[in-house]
Amino acid sequence: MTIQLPQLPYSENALEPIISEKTIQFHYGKHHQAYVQKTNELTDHTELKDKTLEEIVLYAASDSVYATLFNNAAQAWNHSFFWNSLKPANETKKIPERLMKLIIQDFGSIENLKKELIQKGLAQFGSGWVWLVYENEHLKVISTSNANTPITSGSQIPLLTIDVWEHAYYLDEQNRRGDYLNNLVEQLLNWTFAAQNLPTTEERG
Ligand code: MN3
Repeated sequence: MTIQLPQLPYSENALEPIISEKTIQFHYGKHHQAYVQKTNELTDHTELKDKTLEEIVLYAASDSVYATLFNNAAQAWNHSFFWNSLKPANETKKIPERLMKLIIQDFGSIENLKKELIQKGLAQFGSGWVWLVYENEHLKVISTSNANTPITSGSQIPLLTIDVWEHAYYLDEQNRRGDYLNNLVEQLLNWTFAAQNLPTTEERG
């Protein structure tokens, strides 16, 4: 089994005008594709070749000698998760009730959560990701640098992510990361996907 570039959950122009078709063609078609291809090159003819992408990420995170594999595999995973974290601006996604209750519990309001996503995105120095995660019955906003991902934490379950690498917005917004974040957070986040990632009652034990 080799890792595949997953289909986008919408067409390449579906996120316009916030994320242009041209950005998707580079970001998904070139960057994400390259992470998938490099992961396959590095695992081909090794004991990892039949593992899932998530298993490869966890394995590569265990020792810094696998840093190149980790960076490529984690970026492949993070990008798949990112595309699923978005939806077209004209598709309204009401926040499912269980998620909304947690948002009120931990942030006070959806507006506070949105502000924190934007602030953490602006504060992330250099390349990285902003995440809404679930940990110990609570929601948190965290950021990670470069390819780092909460799936290696052992305790944080990612619900949504936002790519804040320059390649995510430079063609559309140049250096205006704040405009990218504001528009994406207000209009493109897929709260249905976020709620689907919450653990079920049984998984929480
Ligand atoms: Mn990216």
